[in-house]
Amino acid sequence: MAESFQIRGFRVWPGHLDRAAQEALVADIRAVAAAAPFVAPVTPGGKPMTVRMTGAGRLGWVTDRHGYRYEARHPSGVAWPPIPLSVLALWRDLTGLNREPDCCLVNFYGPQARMGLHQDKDEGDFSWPILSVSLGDDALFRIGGVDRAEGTQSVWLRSGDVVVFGGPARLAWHGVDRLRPGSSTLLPEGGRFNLTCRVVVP
Ligand SMILES: O=C(O)CCC(=O)C(=O)O
Ligand SMILES: [Mn+2]
Repeated sequence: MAESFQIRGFRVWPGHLDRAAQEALVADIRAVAAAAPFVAPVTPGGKPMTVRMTGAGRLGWVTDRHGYRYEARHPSGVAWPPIPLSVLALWRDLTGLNREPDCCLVNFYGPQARMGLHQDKDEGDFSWPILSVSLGDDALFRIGGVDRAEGTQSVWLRSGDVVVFGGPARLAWHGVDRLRPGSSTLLPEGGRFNLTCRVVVP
């Protein structure tokens, strides 16, 4: 397996996916989005998010005026499509776990999109890691500690990079400050997909 490094308890595999694997994942994401279209989410406070979201798996993460939560159905009422086998294989390879994730959240970042610092804490069990895949334009990923007051460090995530954060880093603050538009040729429309696989149900 290719080299990895750790930053603040986040393990990063730079360039883990070659171009063919990235293209296959993008095709899988487009199939997910054909069944469960991207939505423009709003925070519980009513603020529009800049990313577009959809998901796969038995549960999907959603946000609207009613709060942040997991739902068994896409906002349109359809069931979430299954998590692509390619994504499940990546999860097994890099986490070594037999337990499958319940959710694969799919984020799309246009050139101006970002994601503010946050913790992933809507899951029912924080003992499982989260796996994150970057596809498309480079993203400046900011990592803090479990305590929001701790300092942060940033790392550019490039297309094909995979990150796993678990253990003490599972509840670390993190976010995406900005993209480097035009840095990747993977997506003809530009921008970036990010997948995060999560175990939601204990
Ligand atoms: O886009 C990323 O790299 C991170 C996404 C993220 O933190 C999330 O969806 O909760
Ligand atoms: Mn997150």
